Amino acid sequence: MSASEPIPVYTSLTDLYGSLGTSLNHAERWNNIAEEFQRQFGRKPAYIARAPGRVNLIGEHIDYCLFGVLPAAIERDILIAISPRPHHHDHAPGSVVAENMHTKYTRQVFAPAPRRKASVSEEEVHVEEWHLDINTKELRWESYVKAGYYGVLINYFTGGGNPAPVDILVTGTVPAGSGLSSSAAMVVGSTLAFLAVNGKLEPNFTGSGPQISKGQLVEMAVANEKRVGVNSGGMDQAASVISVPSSALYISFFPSLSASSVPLPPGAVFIIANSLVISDKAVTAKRNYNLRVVETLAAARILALRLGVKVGAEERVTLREVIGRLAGEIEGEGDGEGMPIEWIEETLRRMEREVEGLKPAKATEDGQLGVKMEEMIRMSGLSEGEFKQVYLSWVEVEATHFQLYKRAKHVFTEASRVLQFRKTCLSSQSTESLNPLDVIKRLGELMNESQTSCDELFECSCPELNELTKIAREAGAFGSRLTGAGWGGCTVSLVSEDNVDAFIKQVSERYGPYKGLEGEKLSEVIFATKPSSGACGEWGF
Ligand code: NG1
Ligand code: MG
Repeated sequence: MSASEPIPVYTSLTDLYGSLGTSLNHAERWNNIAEEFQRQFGRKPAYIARAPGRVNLIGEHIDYCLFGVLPAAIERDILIAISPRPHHHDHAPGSVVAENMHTKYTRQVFAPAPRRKASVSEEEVHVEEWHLDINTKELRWESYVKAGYYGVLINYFTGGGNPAPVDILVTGTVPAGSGLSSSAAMVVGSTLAFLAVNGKLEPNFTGSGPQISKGQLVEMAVANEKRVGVNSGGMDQAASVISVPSSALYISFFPSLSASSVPLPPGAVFIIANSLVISDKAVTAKRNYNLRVVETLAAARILALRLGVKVGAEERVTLREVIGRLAGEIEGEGDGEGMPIEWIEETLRRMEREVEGLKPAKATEDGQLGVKMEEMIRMSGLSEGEFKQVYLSWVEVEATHFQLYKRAKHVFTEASRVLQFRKTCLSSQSTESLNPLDVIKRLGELMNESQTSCDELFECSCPELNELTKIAREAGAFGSRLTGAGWGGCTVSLVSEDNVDAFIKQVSERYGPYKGLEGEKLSEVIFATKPSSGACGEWGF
């Protein structure tokens, strides 16, 4: 698979579900959304986009530092059915009636506003670009639809052209706010749906019409999701778009986006368990997610200064770029892989030592290893004005102390765990491999180390996630960790195939919030997953 491949289009359900390697259940959902669309809007959808959620097996909070991560798409997905509205002229250009099959999400009607700019002569008033209002203060389902749409408007309708007025219907099985990236699935699905309905994707895939590559869709979706107010890396969108069935995906972001599939050892099953703590980034990002982004960026600059790596005063370099500059690696060059993995591994080991230099001489009053704002600015070598402009003017953060040492230490050790995880999986394919049980055990250890690092150094776990991962290990998981941003949401546990049922039973009996759940309710919160394929769509009904 590669980032330059086009987005798959399926012309028959058999093809699609064949490619997903999945059950009738999915085909039923597909038919249901088509029928429901017909019922609500009185005609068939023109296109249905599918985008899966993802589980991150290892590599947490390092994608925005541009280090490689290892997620897999899951079978749970978002479907978006879309159709242009007949009698175009009776509707405002680009207006949208959006329905969701989940009754708790109500019908939304919105339209992009043209931003007109008068040119020299008064009559020559033309549309410069389209604007959509997105509420970033609250997690609203339609915000993600709008985010996808916005990217299509900006990329294809700036400076001319009218987007089609459309009806859309959304349904999904990825739980929201749980670290499985329902958000990225929504944004990817919405981007695809609006591209399709506006003639930006070729219907029959003969190779002659407009196409967009997987890499381009990832890029658009990443930019789009930022419009919802989170400064995320590109892991979720890349996983949702590029994944292939039965393997995990090693995604690297530097010097440019690239992805390769990583076979998982036979007999290994990944089980997702939801802590049922909802982490709402719209509310908390300034104290957690976005703050971490700023902490890792500040750490990168300070480390660069210590290592004698040049960073321009206005640059916001990441930790990965700093080590790239050490070796004279050039961004955007090469085949996307950049330096050989062995070099990265070795450099990461060096960085684990260098990072000790970020440790403050003494802990603060509350025993923390953080530094106050003034100290951080002093360490950066920038003036206060410069620092605030570069690191604090683009994002809202709230903190008294900044934990540069702990965050950078997590990032470097986690980045090297990802490489070890990948190597262990790949080695299980070779003839002189470890025996399969040892492979799974090693992967489990790496996952456990990741959880400890997320908890103690990156501080993105929470008591419930710690408890759930502990229960999982006691129930026989080789490894268990939070997945996604953390502070709530899901865990992922590595369990052997023959232990799946017993594992689920034990965890469900022991994790307090699962008390009283059974049947479908229970399988909503704890379930085994199979790596699934990435986003796709189907035309014509
Ligand atoms: P969640 O909150 O699970 O969607 C987030 C980021 C990722 C990555 C992980 C942590 C978004 C859209 N995604 O995932 O890019 O940084 O946290 O590894 O915010
Ligand atoms: Mg998300």
